[in-house]
Amino acid sequence: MPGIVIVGAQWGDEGKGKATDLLGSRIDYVVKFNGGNNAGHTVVVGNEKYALHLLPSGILTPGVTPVIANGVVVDLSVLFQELEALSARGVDVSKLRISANAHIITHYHRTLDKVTERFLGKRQIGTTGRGIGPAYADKINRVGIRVQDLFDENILRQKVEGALGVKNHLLLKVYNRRAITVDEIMEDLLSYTERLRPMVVDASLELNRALERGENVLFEGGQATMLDIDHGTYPFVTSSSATSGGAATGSGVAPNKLDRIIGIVKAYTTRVGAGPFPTELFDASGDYLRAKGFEFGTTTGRPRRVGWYDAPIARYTSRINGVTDFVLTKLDILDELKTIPVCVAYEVDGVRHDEVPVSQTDFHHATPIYEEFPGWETDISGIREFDDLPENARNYVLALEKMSGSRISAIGVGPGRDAIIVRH
Ligand code: 2SA
Ligand code: GDP
Ligand code: MG
Repeated sequence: MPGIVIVGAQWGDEGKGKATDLLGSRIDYVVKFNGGNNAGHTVVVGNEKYALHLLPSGILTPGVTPVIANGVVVDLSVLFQELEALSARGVDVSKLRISANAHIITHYHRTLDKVTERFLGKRQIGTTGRGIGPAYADKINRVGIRVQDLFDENILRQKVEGALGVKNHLLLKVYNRRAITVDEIMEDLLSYTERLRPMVVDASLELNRALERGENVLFEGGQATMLDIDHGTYPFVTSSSATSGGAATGSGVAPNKLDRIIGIVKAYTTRVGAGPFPTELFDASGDYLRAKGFEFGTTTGRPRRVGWYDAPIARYTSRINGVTDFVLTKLDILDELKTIPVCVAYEVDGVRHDEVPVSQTDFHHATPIYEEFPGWETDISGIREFDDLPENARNYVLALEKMSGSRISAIGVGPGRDAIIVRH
């Protein structure tokens, strides 16, 4: 069971942190391969609740080596804040490895993220404001700063000068902001160099060697397929590859080493930020699911948009990622409902679409076609065997499985580490 990928199969916050944690005891490495501190994983261990943004959630499992791979954008101030906060709570963070090729989020990326959103006005994406998009833009534009640049002051200065030239022009002339000096960025970045040095490795080499030794490597996707830069609801997406393909490019481990792709889906759907969301609820049932599921952003605290389960989306994300198994989370949140609608297809201008329409305009106008399932009206949070679930809950799971294109191999019934039903 060497290379395992976990990806979000909706718009994020499906409970990936918990799934990672569930596999933790059999895992040697946990790799974050995309995104940065825009992620928010909430992991509950016993009575302790941890909210992780930049660090891979595997950091909470003793014995696991957490890796921040090349596909990640790293905000160094956040990195050290999170490490210090975990150390203070007794978590051993000494094993963390960071790829020399990961890119760095600087002060100017955060500023640009915020001012760009403001200038977009009604077309805002609703980013987390953490500088993610501008940092990836610099990477693609070949003016990014990489972790390894911190160890060569000369090169670093040249790169910072290169990166700031156009940006200062933009900040001064377009956004009416003060210019950022090369010296202030240098001073900030160099203040982390010595603390960073022992963590920096050739992550691709280390991971490939671990796989050759037969160790188990878990690739933990940030955000989700519908927020992927290529396959999500562009432009209402994040700026990285959140799909299983991103696990390969974002880590330097080849696709043929990825043996199992686990898609995480919630028993209903949520989304943070702007963009199409066909099953979104604006009524009391939406408020109910938000409150009961505690659907508020882990990073920004924003209320999440809430809707019913969307089967065409699960089929789409199963296909894009090559999902071998789904983990269905938060089934317990539906415990009190009398009936549960599930979107089985869409109607767009009078035409039925069984699959997610490729045209963004069509997807924006898609009206869900629902099938209603009877609820189980029972508390299932204490159940640990599939056969012990009420019949209506089993039927709901089996119906989702049939519609969603892959086997549902585990079911979350509560926030705790052990609140899971594994299907054999
Ligand atoms: P960005 O900041 O450039 O990545 O924002 C672009 C879009 O991606 C969405 N996005 C997310 N959606 C759900 N959860 C995310 N992480 C946090 C969490 C979110 C939070 O786990 O709760 O705390 O608000 C996440 N990160 C990015 C974002 O909403 C934009 O639509
Ligand atoms: P991630 O971004 O995919 O890691 O998900 P988040 O951590 O942002 O959001 C998932 C939330 O749901 C966390 O607070 C989890 O503790 C919680 N959670 C995960 N699985 C379950 C479940 O099966 N039932 C309930 N009630 N909560 C869950
Ligand atoms: Mg989250």
